Amino acid sequence: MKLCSFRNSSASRRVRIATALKGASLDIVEVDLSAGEQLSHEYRSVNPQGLVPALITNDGLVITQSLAIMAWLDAKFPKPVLLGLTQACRVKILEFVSVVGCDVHPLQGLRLSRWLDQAGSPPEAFSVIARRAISDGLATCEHLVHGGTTRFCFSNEPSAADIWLIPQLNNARRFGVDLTTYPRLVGIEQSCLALAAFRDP
Ligand SMILES: N[C@@H](CCC(=O)N[C@@H](CS)C(=O)NCC(=O)O)C(=O)O
Repeated sequence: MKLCSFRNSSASRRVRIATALKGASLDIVEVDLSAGEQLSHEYRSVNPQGLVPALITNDGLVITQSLAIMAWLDAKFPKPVLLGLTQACRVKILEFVSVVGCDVHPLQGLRLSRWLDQAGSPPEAFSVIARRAISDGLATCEHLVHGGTTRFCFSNEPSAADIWLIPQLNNARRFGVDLTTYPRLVGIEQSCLALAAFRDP
């Protein structure tokens, strides 16, 4: 399998962590977002959206969107299950990853920064929006796992929720968001970082 990925991309990192947890091998094709390679004609022939990640399977199937890739990986490499063993667990995981992936991630990314620049917004607008989105999103995530006693978000095994959380906490630090009000999330991060799959990719 090949993964079109960028080292500092949190959506790409989700897929790298997932494949590491599953012990699947992956060839990385680096798409340099800082050089704008994602917008090239060549890369858009792989993903017309001009975003990473994009997974190219051994059968030549191209899958974009980290959540869709996760579903494919769970079907292809069943252990460990990342999208939940039971329906109840699965909906909790989907709820959590949607907060991070749909409600926070687009408001802290390169694309928004570029669009705000193009619209002539003040230079601080991007970081103000990003910090607000991250703080609100992490507060929701903390609420979703509040009171739990499991090592990871929803069980004693890592799931997609943990995979979405770890790169997001990195982004929070990058934007200077104070994490002390999210003690359970930071505790879960410690459990994740004890696993090589979360550290290396
Ligand atoms: N919803 C997508 C998000 C993909 C995404 O936004 N990727 C970012 C990197 S984390 C990207 O490629 N940005 C390039 C750009 O904005 O030009 C997913 O989960 O895969």
